[in-house]
Amino acid sequence: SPEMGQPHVPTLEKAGILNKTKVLENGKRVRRKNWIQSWTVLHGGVLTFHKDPKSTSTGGSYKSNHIVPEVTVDLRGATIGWASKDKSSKKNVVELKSKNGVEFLIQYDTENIIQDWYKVLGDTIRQLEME
Ligand code: I3S
Repeated sequence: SPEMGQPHVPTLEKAGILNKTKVLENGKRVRRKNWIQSWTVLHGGVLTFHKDPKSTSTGGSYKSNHIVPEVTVDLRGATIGWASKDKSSKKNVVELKSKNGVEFLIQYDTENIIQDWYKVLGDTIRQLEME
């Protein structure tokens, strides 16, 4: 645990491609799911979903290294769990709820990949709780 007076920053880091959709915002259900494949980065206790560069194409000047952050989720006070079957027809769906009333579903067909994310997100949430 961190020494007195020193802020503890979670050390777990991970990056990869996940499918995600927002399902709740300000505690209100989003009208329509919008599953999007996102470059997803965990760093410093914050999860960041990035826009698909192809969906923000600027024609001829398109650069594949222009990866734009779209939304961040502060994992402090967040909860994670496997989504029940009524939440989605997809397999391997994880439910991530932030403390400010935003809920995402994250999903990936390959089980190992989603299980690794589930573990690292859960471990980070628990690290933040122990501060
Ligand atoms: O919760 P829903 O309404 O079954 O979610 C599905 C819809 O968002 C659907 O969009 P359209 O209404 O444009 O068809 C998506 O394509 C589906 O992926 C959503 O369901 P799943 O079970 O895949 O989360």
